[in-house]
Amino acid sequence: MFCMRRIAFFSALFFASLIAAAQQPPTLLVDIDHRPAMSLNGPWHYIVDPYHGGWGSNTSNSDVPSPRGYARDLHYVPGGPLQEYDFAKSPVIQVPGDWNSQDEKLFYYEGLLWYQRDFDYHPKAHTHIFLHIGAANYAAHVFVNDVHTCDHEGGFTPFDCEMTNAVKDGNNFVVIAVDNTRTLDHVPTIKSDWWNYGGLTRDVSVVEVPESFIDDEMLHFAGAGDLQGYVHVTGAASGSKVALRISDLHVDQSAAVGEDGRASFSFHPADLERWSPEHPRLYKVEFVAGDDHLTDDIGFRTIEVKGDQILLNGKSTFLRGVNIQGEAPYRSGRAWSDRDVNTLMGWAKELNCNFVRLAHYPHDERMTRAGDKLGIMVWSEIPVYWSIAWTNPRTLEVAKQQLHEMIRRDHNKASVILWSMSNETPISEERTAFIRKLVAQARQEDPTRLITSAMLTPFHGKTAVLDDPLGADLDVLGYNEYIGWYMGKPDEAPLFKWEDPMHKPVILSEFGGGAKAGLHGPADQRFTEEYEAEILTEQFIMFRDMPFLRGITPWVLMDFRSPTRLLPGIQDGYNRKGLLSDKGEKKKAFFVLQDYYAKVQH
Ligand code: GCB
Repeated sequence: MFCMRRIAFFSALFFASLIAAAQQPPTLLVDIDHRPAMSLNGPWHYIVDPYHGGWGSNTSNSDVPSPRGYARDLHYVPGGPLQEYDFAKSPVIQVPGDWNSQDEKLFYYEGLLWYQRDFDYHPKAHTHIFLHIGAANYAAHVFVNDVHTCDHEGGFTPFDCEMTNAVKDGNNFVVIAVDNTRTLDHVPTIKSDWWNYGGLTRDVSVVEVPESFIDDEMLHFAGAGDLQGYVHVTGAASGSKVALRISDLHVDQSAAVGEDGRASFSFHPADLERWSPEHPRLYKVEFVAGDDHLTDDIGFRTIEVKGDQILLNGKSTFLRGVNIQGEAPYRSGRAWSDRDVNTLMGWAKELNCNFVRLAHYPHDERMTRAGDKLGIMVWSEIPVYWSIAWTNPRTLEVAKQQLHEMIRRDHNKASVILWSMSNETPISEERTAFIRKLVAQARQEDPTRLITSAMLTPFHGKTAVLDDPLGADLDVLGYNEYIGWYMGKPDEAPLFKWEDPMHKPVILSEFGGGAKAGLHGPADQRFTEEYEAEILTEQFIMFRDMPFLRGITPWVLMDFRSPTRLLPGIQDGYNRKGLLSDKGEKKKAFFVLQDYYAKVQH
């Protein structure tokens, strides 16, 4: 038997070796959903590994820790050498899909879990082969045929793990160890108001690209009728040509790749139709660089701020929004499928929304694609949530990486108008310094969008003064408030006075209250549908006296699982502030908001 100290030692050794052995950091190819790919979705075998073990089990000497845990393609043979795991005999789980909602035994599981599947592959010569992982919550360690190919941290952004040198012609064995242990230095940190769904929660696929390939492209409307952007080609010789075609606009442009691998474009197409919620026009744009060919569906619009107005295509707009958590309708668990997305965005449309806040982390890429197609503007956020380790440089690095991945994945989506750096972070110098670094990075990586954060509303009695110092760095101020729920009664809302000393556009990024679907009663009884509806009604009266209010996103579209919502018979493990229940039942508040949005003409 191992003593505890030995276990701790081997565990530390195991993770140190995981990190030391990594071949190279993963990359992120943009527009991956438009590339031909071989899907690895479906059943994967799994081994639950709460002790971060694997040592000894794949060697003949059980005292020797294996640096590779369960990464090897080994099988138990009766009468053969000692073998203590065998994926082929282990249970299966569906990918994509969190493990918590798939197996009752894993409902509360937080820790390490090893996924494995075989795949047949016949690599072509002179190509790069990537394993694309849409999201793995929280940390992932990838092995292909026992070659440690990459590690990734951050549970809501995609990554592409190069496995060109590991893939064989014929049968291949891929193992991904995913660990969703919460720790203080992670982003998010230990506490959040959502379920810590673990695992491979989004699509997994194999993507093959030519030796020289497009890994990034971006095209936007720069005003005055100009389209500007770039294509980045990895492996292209300086001076080689990149073509950009938009047949609907009769555009056929060509540009040369510079030393930095970038080819820049700037041109003036005639008769460009701009993207807007009323007219979500997307153009098929083709990029050709040598043997690589990529198409994207891109909308063109401008988004800017003037005083306390938000201008879309030069016109002041009011954002009729709703918050959405990345939770699947009807079945709970992480949302990832077309069906999940069509249902969630369909409800937003039904509410007459032109805007959604995707809280509190980047959602599946299908959501932002749907925003583009349906004409729903998007606020996209990284999980810098509540109090994280503001002074820990590693935490900052992880937050920056997630910001980078969020921007890179979606910087061609017309629907995305706002990058949000954080949610409800208590004011401190360390907090502001940390988020300021994120703001600088976001501006540098994407100067075409607006920057925001959801902040805590500073109340002074019945006056709200929107002066969080972080606001100085933002284009649009998001403020959360729960008058009528965590604070006062619903009908007190109209008594509040709001001040916007920074004279910037304000979005009330959260407000609302809870109701159990089907529970009816007096409007002053919490958790009735009437109480929740009353909160909205009174807030709408309050808004009349907030001329700088440029958008609202009530909390939240649908009830979602949260481990801190315990009231039996009412919450049962769900945050009940949804306009719909997790089973899709519409509460009274749904219709109150729908009616308001049908009438509101800000
Ligand atoms: C908040 C948080 C959100 C919670 C919500 C609530 O302020 O931003 O994540 O779920 O309140 O229901 O308390």
